[in-house]
Amino acid sequence: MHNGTTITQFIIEDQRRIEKATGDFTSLLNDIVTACKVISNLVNHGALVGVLGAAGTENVQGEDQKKLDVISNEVFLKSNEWAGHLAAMASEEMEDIYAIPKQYPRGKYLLVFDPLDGSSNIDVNVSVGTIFSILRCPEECKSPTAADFMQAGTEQVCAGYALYGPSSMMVLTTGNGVNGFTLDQNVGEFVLTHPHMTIPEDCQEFAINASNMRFWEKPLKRYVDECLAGKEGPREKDFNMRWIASMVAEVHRILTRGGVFMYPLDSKMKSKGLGGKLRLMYEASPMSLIVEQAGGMSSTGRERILDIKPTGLHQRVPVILGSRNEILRIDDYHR
Ligand code: AHM
Ligand code: MG
Repeated sequence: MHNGTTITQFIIEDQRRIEKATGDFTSLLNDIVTACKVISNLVNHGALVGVLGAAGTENVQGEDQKKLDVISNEVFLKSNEWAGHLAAMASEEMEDIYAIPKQYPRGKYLLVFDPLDGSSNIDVNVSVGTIFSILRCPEECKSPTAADFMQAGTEQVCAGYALYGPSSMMVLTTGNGVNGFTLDQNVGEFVLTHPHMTIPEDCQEFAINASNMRFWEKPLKRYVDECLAGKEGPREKDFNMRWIASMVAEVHRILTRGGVFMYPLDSKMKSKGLGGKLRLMYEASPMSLIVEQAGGMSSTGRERILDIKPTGLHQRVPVILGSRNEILRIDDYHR
């Protein structure tokens, strides 16, 4: 039995510090938390509730959807459409923005999410997660369009992820540090267990899908080669390597013990006209805010990810994030 701070209590206490706060944001976050608890429950029950396997459909990016991709997307829409805090939503799984249905009031925020990231891991029972970001709707937002979502990552009011692993966790930033909460399944509440998460400046661990090595650009290849050379190489220390293929799990590891995560641009993507593998709005921007708030850095190798103003809802970018001194080094190699 826990007697710690619940996420609801934490958010309300945070809100009290803001003069003229209406409670709208607090209430929106509560709905997001509820959606994540529902998804956590589905992920936990897996085959018992028939949610594993392919949906038999493709998303806007031409990727095969899993049943849980589709269900999680629906859970997010339904949990967040009714309360009157949002003007619109955008999801990795939907081609266009989702306007709030006419029967509900509209609010001043925009919600952006990847409902189930790392979904190739679902059927093999490995950690997956949800990533979300909250923006303010510019102007009055009477009839929001995709253009209203084209805001640099620095404009985010809040970013967070839920990790569905051995335990379910929620990690949040509202621009004032990063805090982690663990779901107490019996009580049904996320409880503050990881206050003030910080990323060590140095590390000896990196994560990359090495099967793409032959397509990488020179600076990236140099960095990884030097890590692999270990004690005998220019870095004069051994590095460990991990690849979970689940960005949420990967970022969570980095928040816990440091490290570097890389999904760089490579020649294979370039030949398909793609700017990277990961999506700026649903993955790169929210994770970059969390990482920076925890003292880490996030870059494409050539620019700070949070400074990029999106040009399209499904724009992709290279992502290199984690321990500060390693990212500075990788940026330097790119120069
Ligand atoms: P998804 O949103 O379709 O799940 O794709 C994003 C995921 C990331 O979580 C992960 O870092 C990457 O794709 C894994 O890619 P790969 O299949 O090349 O290992
Ligand atoms: Mg994703």
